[in-house]
Amino acid sequence: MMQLLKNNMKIAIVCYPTFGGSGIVATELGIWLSKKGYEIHFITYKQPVRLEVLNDNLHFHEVQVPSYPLFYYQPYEIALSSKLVDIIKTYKIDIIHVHYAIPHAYAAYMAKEMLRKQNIKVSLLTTLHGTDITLVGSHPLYKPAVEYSINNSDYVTSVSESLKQDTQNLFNITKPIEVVPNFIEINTESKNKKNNPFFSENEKIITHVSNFRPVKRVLDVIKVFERIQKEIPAKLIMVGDGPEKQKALKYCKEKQIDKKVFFLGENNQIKEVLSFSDLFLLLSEKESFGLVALEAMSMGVPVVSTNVGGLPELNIDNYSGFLCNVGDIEYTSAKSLEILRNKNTLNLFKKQAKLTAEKFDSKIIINKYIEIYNKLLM
Ligand code: GMT
Repeated sequence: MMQLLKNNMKIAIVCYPTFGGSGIVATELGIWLSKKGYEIHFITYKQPVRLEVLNDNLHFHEVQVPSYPLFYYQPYEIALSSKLVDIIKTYKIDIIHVHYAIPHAYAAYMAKEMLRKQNIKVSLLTTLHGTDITLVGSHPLYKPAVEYSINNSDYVTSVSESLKQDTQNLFNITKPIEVVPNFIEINTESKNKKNNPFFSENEKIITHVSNFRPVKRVLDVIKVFERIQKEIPAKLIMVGDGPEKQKALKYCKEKQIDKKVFFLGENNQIKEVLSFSDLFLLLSEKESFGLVALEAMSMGVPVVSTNVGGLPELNIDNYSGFLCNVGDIEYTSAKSLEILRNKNTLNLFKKQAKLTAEKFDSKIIINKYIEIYNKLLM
């Protein structure tokens, strides 16, 4: 295991500050590195949601984009590049680590070029997360710029083997891509679930967490729950917010299951909710990794998921949960019930989900990023 070579390495982390998985991974990585002595500078338009405390090793710099009447679209990339140039010069940053290619890799590449002209060297590591490649990035409107900024990064990582394959299939990639899977801090402390108002001894608790975008197929989650609750006493907890929420609420009302489905909105209580969940459903159409599924598994919650993208690299069929075809509501419901109906089966899957999550322990995975940072500075 390679150790930190340069004392006090300084890293700028560029990410989305919201509840999305790429922002969460970037924030957890930055916090972890800061505790190990790295000087971390988050550069984004808002303080990342999980970045609660700042200190000498953990900084946040806000990218501001003042509006001007001439602009129909505000030029965020230019503001980000300019902010990067400023911060890199002021703090003598060694590495820019961007999470999610659009527009971060492009903006960081421009900053690097501006600095090169001033004889200032900074290395650029781009981590690909998912829709920056599969849904948005490969769209003809963005593809040339995304391809260019990936090929001109100094190092490229992707969060799963499947995303690496997608990137190589969808773009003309001239750079090697290293797979560094997402990670989780394996928590041994157990929460007192009985204090939570949603906890119930007599009902099975099923949970879903997402940004409720069409790609997450939240209606499938509700349709599966509709079948489960006909067979066993159960509740569904939906955490997150997004464009499909209204449709989901309407469906629950129409099917008269609205008293059993709880929409908690976006919140930081995911761990609390998972601590008393019996099953996690993730039925996305595309999912390069599925960080929320890993969070669930790390809390000992079995996962029934679709078999797309990187999910089979995380969720082991008939072990940590089950894998199902996208949109196969009947099969997904049957497999969910197979886990939930029998106490012994449920306990076995809970144990196996946790064991599977341990392979993604941050202690193991973050060292892979540290090795890359060290290579970039050699
Ligand atoms: O594109 C999204 O849906 C959000 C994106 C993000 O920024 O969080 O999610 C992607 O990155 C996550 C973190 O690596 C992965 O866990 C998600 O699977 C991935 N989403 C998709 O591929 C749809």
